[in-house]
Amino acid sequence: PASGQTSVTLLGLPTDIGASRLGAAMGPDALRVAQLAPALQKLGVAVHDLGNLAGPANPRGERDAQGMRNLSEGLAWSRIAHDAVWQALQQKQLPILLGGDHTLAIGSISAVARHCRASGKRLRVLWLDAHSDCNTPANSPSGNLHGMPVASLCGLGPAALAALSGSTPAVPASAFCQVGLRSVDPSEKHMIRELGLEVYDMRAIDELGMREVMRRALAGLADPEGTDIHLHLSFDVDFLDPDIAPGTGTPVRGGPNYREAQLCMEMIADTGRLASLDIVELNPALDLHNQTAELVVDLVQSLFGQSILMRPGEDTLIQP
Ligand code: HAR
Ligand code: MN
Ligand code: MN
Ligand code: MN
Repeated sequence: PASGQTSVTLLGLPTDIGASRLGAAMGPDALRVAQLAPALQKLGVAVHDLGNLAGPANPRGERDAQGMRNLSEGLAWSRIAHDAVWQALQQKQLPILLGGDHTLAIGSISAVARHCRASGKRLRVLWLDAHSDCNTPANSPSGNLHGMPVASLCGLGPAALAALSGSTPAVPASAFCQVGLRSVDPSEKHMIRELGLEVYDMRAIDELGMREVMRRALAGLADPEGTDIHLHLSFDVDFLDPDIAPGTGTPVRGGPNYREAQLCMEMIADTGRLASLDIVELNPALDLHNQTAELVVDLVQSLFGQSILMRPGEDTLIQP
């Protein structure tokens, strides 16, 4: 599990430029209202909250000639995310990006990739989502940038977005592992094969169980040879079943239930390799009494080592 000396930086990126529905811009504040920082502090994690960073408003534009909505604003927000995450990593902090829509992962993961290149680490990106987010501008059904971050990070789509980390592709497709998929466009099915993405859709979770899916997804991470691995988690809140997490813009039924989601987070914590995190697509305008934000905070506690019972020989992370 994450050690007691873990020091995280919270970065609020209040934008919904990549989505059709408004409201994800309120995500960072909903997580603060749900007591994210105190929940982490309870586990012995030091928390620095940099507040919400400023960026362009949502012009609610139409698709451009290349097929994208709000590209210049998406690029601006991705740069802001990149710079903030890069700076936190330079300061040996574990950055937690509070979105905001999933476009922001272009910025955060570009920065993490750059950090890994600079420090000789191997990057593993675990992508928890109902969606594959590997559309290109040409084949996207919506033009929404939040459906394009994986393709963009793999070097497809507009050069300006793809090149944010200073290298194109920012991340090899083989670094990604996606879990929880259940809404995949025909063009994305093709792309998953083309890129050779490692994916575990909901049927895989049904057939293998969350434990086996996560065992495969995290294979090698906890080994002694895995000490040079930087694990980035990109957590799209719509990964969760909408029955427990209604506060998101593109809910899809048939997602992981409460215990499946907790087990997923607990198993990530057990690797001890989590080094950066995105929490995206939380939309408080669609939520009921902030329950989705509260659930996310609960799950993040598991991600940072909270367990139901301490394992034998394990130091307690909960401060007396
Ligand atoms: N695949 C669809 C599109 O490209 C829907 C994407 C919805 N995206 C998210 N991100 N919420 O995972 O428009
Ligand atoms: Mn590092
Ligand atoms: Mn997503
Ligand atoms: Mn999604």
